[in-house]
Amino acid sequence: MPEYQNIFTRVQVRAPAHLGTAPEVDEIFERENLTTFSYWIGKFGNAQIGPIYLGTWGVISLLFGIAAFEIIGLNMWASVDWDPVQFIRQLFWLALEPPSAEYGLAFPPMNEGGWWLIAGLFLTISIIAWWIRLYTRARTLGLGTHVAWAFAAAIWLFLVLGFFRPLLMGSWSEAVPFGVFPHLDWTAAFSMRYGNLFYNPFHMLSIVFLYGSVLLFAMHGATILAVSRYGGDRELEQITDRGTASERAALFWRWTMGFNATMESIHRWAWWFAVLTPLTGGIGILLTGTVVDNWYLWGVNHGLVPTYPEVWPPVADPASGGAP
Ligand code: 07D
Ligand code: 07D
Repeated sequence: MPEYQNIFTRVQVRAPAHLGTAPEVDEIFERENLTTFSYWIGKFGNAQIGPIYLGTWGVISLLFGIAAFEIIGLNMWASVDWDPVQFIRQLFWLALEPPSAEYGLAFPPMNEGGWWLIAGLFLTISIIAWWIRLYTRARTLGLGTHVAWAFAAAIWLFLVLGFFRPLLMGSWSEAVPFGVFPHLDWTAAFSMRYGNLFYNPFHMLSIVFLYGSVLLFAMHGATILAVSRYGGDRELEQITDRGTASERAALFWRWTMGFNATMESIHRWAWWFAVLTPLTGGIGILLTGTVVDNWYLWGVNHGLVPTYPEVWPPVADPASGGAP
């Protein structure tokens, strides 16, 4: 048998453009002229591009998304005195910062956080409109709404970071700035301020599911590629037929670890691991500063952190109000 290792060997079969199942096509719009083919796109997925459905929620999402992006970009550009060269050079370091703590939840002057609030509102509207788009498109096609609910888990973390937690803390200044490196600085500073996020059990859980997602994705992707020589990538037949590539895949995992997922269950595993990453993460962030002020000291109190040998004389811990 010739060597067949499927990493990047997809044979492209070109058929007339597929416009979707008939009832939906009639129901929505005539799509005949809205397709094109690309050989290179076909290397990564289906070579057919379009038709794309825009619809009310798509338009709302794009408009508000572009508006938010513009507000952020123009504020960053203004911060370098409208110098185009400096704007490009410093782009990754530029920021649109939330209001400072003195404003609490009040609306600050535009240049002191007002633009941040408006950009945040527009971005949130854009993201929620995109969620509705996912939900309604899935319903129209007669699908389950699993994609929308997975996206909702990410939106939960996004809203905790920029909305729910700042509300509970009583200040927009708690929220994340817009900017590439500034949002990393915020992340590091947040961990420091609240006594090392590594000791937050929900950060631990979030990492478990993040790493678990990576492992599952590697196992699933590799397994299907490995049996694609037997047609294992043609999912429907694999689930219903016996004696297929998928049975070899199952046997591989039973041989190597004594247990195997099914063609259906592996996707449930993947869905839950992905969803639980931002879901547990959002719980962890919501608890920080509201219920727990210092995760390291919380860890000490709950037997998580070993007490270090007393080599040095006791020092005042700034987080515990100065008591040694
Ligand atoms: C690959 C799907 C495509 C999505 C992409 C991101 C923008 C921003 C703005 C150029 C996997 C689109 C980017 C719309 C454009 C300008 C000015 C998804 C894929 C390619 N982060 N973060 C990044 C966001 C938070 C953290 C990169 C968003 C929290 C760390 C990108 C949010 C914390 C690191 C980015 C958000 C945090 C990053 C790549 C929102 C804790 C990195 C993201 C809305 C969770 C990494 C320079 C990626 C990096 C990185 C976007 C939130 C931590 C700019 C939109 C506040 C530690 N983040 N992030 O590929 O390289 O995601 O940073 O909540 O190391 Mg972040
Ligand atoms: C951000 C969900 C919102 C995104 C949405 C997408 C657009 C773009 C445009 C497509 C990612 C909107 C999209 C607008 C559209 C285009 C072009 C999901 C988001 C809605 N950590 N940490 C996590 C690790 C440390 C810190 C989670 C590892 C340090 C903070 C994850 C390490 C400190 C927060 C994780 C590590 C620290 C986190 C994020 C190691 C810094 C969070 C999960 C090995 C010094 C967040 C509970 C996720 C969280 C988070 C991993 C270390 C700080 C598991 C592996 C100790 C402040 N960290 N971390 O899915 O939930 O994010 O914490 O050191 O807020 Mg961490």
